[in-house]
Amino acid sequence: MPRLVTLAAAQLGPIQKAEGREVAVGRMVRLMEFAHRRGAEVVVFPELALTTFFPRWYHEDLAAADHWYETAMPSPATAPLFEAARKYGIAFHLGYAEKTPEGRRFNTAILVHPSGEIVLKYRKVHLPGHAEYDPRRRVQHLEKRYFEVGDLGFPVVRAPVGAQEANVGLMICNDRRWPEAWRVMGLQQVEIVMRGYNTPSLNMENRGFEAHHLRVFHSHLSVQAGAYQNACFAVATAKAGTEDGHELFGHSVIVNPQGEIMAQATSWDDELIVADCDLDMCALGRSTIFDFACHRRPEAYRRITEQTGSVAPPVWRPGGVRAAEQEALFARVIRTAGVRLG
Ligand code: CDT
Repeated sequence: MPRLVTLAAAQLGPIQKAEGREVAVGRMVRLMEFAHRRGAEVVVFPELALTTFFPRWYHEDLAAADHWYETAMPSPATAPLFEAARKYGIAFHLGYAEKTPEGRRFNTAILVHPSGEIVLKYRKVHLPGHAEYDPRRRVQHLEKRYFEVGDLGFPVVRAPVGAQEANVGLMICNDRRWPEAWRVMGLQQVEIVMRGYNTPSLNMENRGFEAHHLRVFHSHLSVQAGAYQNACFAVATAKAGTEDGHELFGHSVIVNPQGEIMAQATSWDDELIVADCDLDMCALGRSTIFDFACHRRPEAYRRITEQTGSVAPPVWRPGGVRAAEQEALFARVIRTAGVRLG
């Protein structure tokens, strides 16, 4: 018997700065109704789904940005999502800006069971951009100003997804570009990775040209590689279209454990894409080429956790290095890498 689950990505078109949460929530409830009609069991909404992508707007005083954050979940504004989940018997994934009772700010995602209970929470680890106003940029990307680095790691939980149980993990937007994030979840046997994103169509750093078509390519490349190398499904849901003159590229996808795109959004608007996913597909990669227990070599990967930035490699010079020097060089490389031999 296949372990079938029907997954949906609910892409959102633009949300303008002046629009309140009730506009976004109304559109999201409508997408949940579509999802129900199309047999979906989980709906994945984008990162920061309730508002415009506010980290593009600079506020000198952090408190002036407080209105972008949720201090309770659910809240009167988000309650209609929880009601729709109950009514349609659908789980949902929601990205939002979280302000804790202690005043800490995170870029957060949750998975909500149809009963309304929160099954899993994740706080974004890889925060792109910068903390101070950057005059070089065409558009600001102030995630490092508005959020702390997430403090929950990359958790995976086994939970009901429709009629099945599945190992579910969450990541947020930029995390997809970091293989470490995928592998930490792969090591927890994740079967479905859910991820929302807001990615500008153009590189806004103003420090060299990046061909426009590569923006979507790099996004899909990262998700397809992450899903393949960790033998899992991935649902990647975008905010799309032009928010107050700033374009986000959309192209939401659902990807299978072979790294193939099963469904892709074609608009830059509210759009639901759905795929029937057999979770048993995760077993092939996991028991063969990516059988971690058989093939991983963590003793050779210590640099990954012991070093943050890259370092220049040792230099080889023509004329060769004498045997003793070679040995010393090798020993230094091994010491730097922190690798234990034998
Ligand atoms: N939201 C988010 O993480 N966006 C980034 C854009 C980075 S541009 C500073 C992304 O990786 O898609």
